[in-house]
Amino acid sequence: MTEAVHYIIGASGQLGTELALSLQMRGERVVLSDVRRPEHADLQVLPFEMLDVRDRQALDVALEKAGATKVYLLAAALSARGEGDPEWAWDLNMRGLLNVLEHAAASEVVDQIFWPSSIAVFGPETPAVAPQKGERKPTTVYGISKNAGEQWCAWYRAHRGVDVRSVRFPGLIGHRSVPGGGTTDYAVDIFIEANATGAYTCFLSEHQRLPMLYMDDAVDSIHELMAAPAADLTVETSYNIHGMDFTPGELAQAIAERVEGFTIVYKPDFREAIAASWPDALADADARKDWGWAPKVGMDELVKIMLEAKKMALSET
Ligand code: AKB
Repeated sequence: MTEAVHYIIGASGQLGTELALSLQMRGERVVLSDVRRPEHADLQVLPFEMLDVRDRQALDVALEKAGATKVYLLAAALSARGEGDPEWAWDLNMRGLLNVLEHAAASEVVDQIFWPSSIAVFGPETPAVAPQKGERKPTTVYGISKNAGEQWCAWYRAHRGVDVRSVRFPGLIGHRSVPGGGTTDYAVDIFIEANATGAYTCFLSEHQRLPMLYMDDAVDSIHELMAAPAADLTVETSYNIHGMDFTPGELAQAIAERVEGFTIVYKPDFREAIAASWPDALADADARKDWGWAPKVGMDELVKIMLEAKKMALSET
């Protein structure tokens, strides 16, 4: 068996940085690519390539040169930024995915793809606790692209034999990298501001509940799903996974219990409507049954971890 070569597209982003660090810790061979260099100091020693995933020819050359066997496509336009530039968001999210799937279908070297879907595939008609097969009528450009992406993955799996695996991520909260352009970003920004200034202005309303996941659990979900025997996977689109759910008010309260004098004000903007269209939580029994999904970190533990990690820069908005 040849040694696995893990190729991360979008390696300088919030999830890409953390996945790269985790694979590096595991002693795996990793190649990074993005349209900007990774910032994390530990990643500077890894091979890096400037790559725009929309460029099919450049992608083919890069994956072949690296001898990539496992490709993680994490480059994407997220929900908030996508609403401002729909064509760009659709093009990046769809062209990128189709390029990777086409490459994998033709390649004898690539044996697995990971592509993240999102809670954004659901819409206002989905029940508050989204079932695995819940109605998917997304109302954002990002959600529409993730929804179409799920079906494309299912098609390439069924018709071209591509082993592509996927979960629906909720908001991801970690302290080694910052998010940018998402609706759930407040749940990272709030910790940065709590540590830096003791005050936060929230762009969602106090009672807007959303599902969230601690970053280490998110990265573990990728490793676990990629390692699962294909025969055990019964979901043909993307797996629901759930870690915790809370409102900005509940999170602020938990922070205030640990940061003396912490204050929050609520100034909901256009992201409030996006958040309101998403479910509060996800029913994840299939992921638990098929590949042993079991998150380790709940809200209390998350707040402790995030407040202890003080060295964070502000995320882009
Ligand atoms: C976003 O807020 O757009 C993303 C997501 C929920 O997929 N974090």
